Amino acid sequence: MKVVYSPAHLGHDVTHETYLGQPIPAHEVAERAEIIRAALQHDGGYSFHEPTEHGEDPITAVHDPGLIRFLAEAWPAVQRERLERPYLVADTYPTFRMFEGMSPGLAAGQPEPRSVAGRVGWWGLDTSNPLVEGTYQAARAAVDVALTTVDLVLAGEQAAYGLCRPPGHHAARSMAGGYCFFNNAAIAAEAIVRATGERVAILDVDYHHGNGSQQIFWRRGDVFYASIHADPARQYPFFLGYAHETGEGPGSGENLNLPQQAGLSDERYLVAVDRALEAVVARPGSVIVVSLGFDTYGQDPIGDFALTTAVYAEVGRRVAATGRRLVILQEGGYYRPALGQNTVAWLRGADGG
Ligand code: Q9C
Ligand code: ZN
Repeated sequence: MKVVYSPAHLGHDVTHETYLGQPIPAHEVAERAEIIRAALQHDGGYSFHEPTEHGEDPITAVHDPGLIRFLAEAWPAVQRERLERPYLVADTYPTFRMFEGMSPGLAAGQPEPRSVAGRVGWWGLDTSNPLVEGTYQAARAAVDVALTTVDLVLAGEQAAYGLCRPPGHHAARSMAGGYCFFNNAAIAAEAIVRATGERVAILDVDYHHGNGSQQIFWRRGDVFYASIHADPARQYPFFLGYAHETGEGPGSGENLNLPQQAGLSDERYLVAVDRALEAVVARPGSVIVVSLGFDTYGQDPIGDFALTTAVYAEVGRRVAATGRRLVILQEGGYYRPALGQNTVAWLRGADGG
């Protein structure tokens, strides 16, 4: 299988994140992608490809251009404003309740703040997303990794894997968050729709709900989003991911959320996978974009499912058995000792192994 990887992710060298106000060692660290790369190289049977530059247009196809501008300018602004912080994390956000009782036009018409401390809240979703000097270049490279993976599949590969880091599925049209800056999978799905005119399905098997992917395609009839994730009543992103969220307008019925209880077993997980795949194959299209997360693993430090390595090979097999071509993009997964074996298992399953 072809793998797309860029060393640019190393510049997003995050050491800490904020958890309930307290700095803790970061979960989404550079070592994750290096562990996966080493495991695939050691396993053999994977050829590595550098991403090619795809420019801003595929990004602005799903994101507010202001988000790109902010991420490009943020670190220089931190320096200029002499914030003297090792990383940038917001502490004030324009939450919708701030505008309660006021006309919707007021909230919509507020200007973007001028200071970088205000801007990082304006373009942000949560405090788990530290921004450092190399973050923007890394996030741009992750998008190029995703788009190059799309190129390989559209050129005839049955399946290809993009080792995206930072991940993407929490990034919404105008918000970075949840360790994500640009929504790699959404950008990939949109690029496939534009290149082929076909409908596309996103299958999101990260432990967390992909609120960004759902939001971006909420009113779209040509991109079906299906996600298996922790019930938002107990788990991040907390405010989206319920089963009753099914899309609106032309996207009505094109969003499928399958929230799961803590302790989810391999067996029950496969039932959810089959449900999602049944919905995918009921719709036309020839490509599935997989948002692949391993924070569903039993020992993940921020997850609470009970999945084993063996189930990932089976999930890979079942996804490949749809006969659709697969653009497989890395999202989360934070238990580093098993990250390599889990990725190898999933991809080998998807590759007919
Ligand atoms: N102390 C992805 O898996 N909050 N993102 C974590 C843990 C954010 C996860 C708090 C979790 C985001 C791509
Ligand atoms: Zn996750």
